[in-house]
Amino acid sequence: MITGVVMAFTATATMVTASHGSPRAERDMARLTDVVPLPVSVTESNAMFVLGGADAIYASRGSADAREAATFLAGLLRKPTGFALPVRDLGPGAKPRGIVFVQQDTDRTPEGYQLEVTEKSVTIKAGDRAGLLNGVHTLRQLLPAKVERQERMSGPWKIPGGRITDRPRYAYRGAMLDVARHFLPARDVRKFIDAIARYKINYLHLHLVDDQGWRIEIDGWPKLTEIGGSTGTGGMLGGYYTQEEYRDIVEYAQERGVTVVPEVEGPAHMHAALASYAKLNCDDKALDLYTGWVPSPQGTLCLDDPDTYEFLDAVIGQLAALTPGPYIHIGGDEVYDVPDEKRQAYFDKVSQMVRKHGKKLYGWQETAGVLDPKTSMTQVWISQGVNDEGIMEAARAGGKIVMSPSDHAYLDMKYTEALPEYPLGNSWAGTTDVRDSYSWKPEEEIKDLPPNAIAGVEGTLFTETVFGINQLEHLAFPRMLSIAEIGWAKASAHDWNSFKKRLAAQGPRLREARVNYYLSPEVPWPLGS
Ligand code: TNX
Repeated sequence: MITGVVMAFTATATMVTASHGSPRAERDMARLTDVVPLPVSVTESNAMFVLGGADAIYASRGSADAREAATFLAGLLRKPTGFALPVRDLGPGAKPRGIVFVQQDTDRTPEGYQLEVTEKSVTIKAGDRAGLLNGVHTLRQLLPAKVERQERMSGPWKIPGGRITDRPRYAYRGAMLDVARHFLPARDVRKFIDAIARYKINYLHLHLVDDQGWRIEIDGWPKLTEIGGSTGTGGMLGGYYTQEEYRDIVEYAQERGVTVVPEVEGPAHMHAALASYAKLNCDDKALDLYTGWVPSPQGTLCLDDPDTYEFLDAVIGQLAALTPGPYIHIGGDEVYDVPDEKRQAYFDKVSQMVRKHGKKLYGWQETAGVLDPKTSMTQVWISQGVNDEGIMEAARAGGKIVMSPSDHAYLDMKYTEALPEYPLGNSWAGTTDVRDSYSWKPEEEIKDLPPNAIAGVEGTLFTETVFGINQLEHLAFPRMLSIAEIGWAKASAHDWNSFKKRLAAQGPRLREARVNYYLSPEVPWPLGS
């Protein structure tokens, strides 16, 4: 018995030694080479910066963005370190000891940054706010994992020396949360935002509406939330966000460099609205609520009814006003039994509304070529065979494509059929282990697609089978990190063997942050994961 325990421990310790070069006990410092997503260039040095109680965080004078990044970092570090970490102005030419944020016009790469760690300072330089925040996200991974704790921990707070120069491959790196099938309270959405922002995911797509639930308060349409928001799949986990809660989510995301994209599905997947208001139905009779697992066969809006467009204008207008980001996602998937002209007329009207309210159009791949191909963004979820021509037409006209192939980037797919904790997860697109979630190329998903048409990637998490934040995190992590790296790191750097080692180093960080990730046997997790 005792021998068994000792042997098991030795086996794990050996694994740690093998995957990291030195046993954990000797390593109380993170490594520059462990960052996820992989930076463009990393140079290690023998130096080390140790953050101390007397240190301050500096922001170049006159830069509101640098001050914001400095304040955000101070907010992250004060609790675990117990240090005061005042935020101070950095005068021209000053070279103080501490952490320094410099906004530099010379670096115009959007979202790019440079991070340099010496004995005396940690300096983050970037041309824009997003770049400064990306520097913060990298710096978090260079501190000991205990920095993720929400309580006072003891140091030392060592940061390894060297230099990172970095910029993203794609401008759009998204995560989608389906809060319609099962509702997710705002505090859990914030926890999810924290987790994705660490890995430089910069868009949060909220699937706010579906057959089983309506999740956003709309002024003048109270029954949408009173009735449509009262339940969820299987009759469980109803709920909705007040406009104030939604605004808080948007702001919380923005502070971390994440832009919220609200989605209003339509004309299908609208059963919850049709159950809320009789007048939205062609026969003026409200439907009963729908709590099934598959799309409702009755969930299509009444396309000839002026009430439908009055309703949509209120929803789109209010969401546009509540959302500073540029996009409104208008759904558009799985519209069956609607003649083409009627469908086109619907999308023309919805497009006009989105534009009138100052936003850009974003839709599922069925809308490619239906929405104005030049100005709209398309989300691919089936790689080949669904509206290929529309996608090519949109791409050729300059429209942008986001890749969410369901056999790699649908985080609601099961990892494997073999684990006892499943039925959690879907399997209509097959199972997707961590390696599968990493092993795909956005530029090869649609044959002959011009590579510059790709705006980026998105990992989507539909929640028919997902009950609350613990299950949701189990499916999303670590696969969300695969999507983050595919979207950020240059194509030539994608390599499973490199990724799985760096992913392993994230285990203790996710654990300290209390993210319920899946300890996949494919990854050489160290002790403390
Ligand atoms: C397909 S993705 C759907 C969703 C489901 C999802 C489950 C898309 C555009 N439609 O309605 O929730 O599969 O994996």
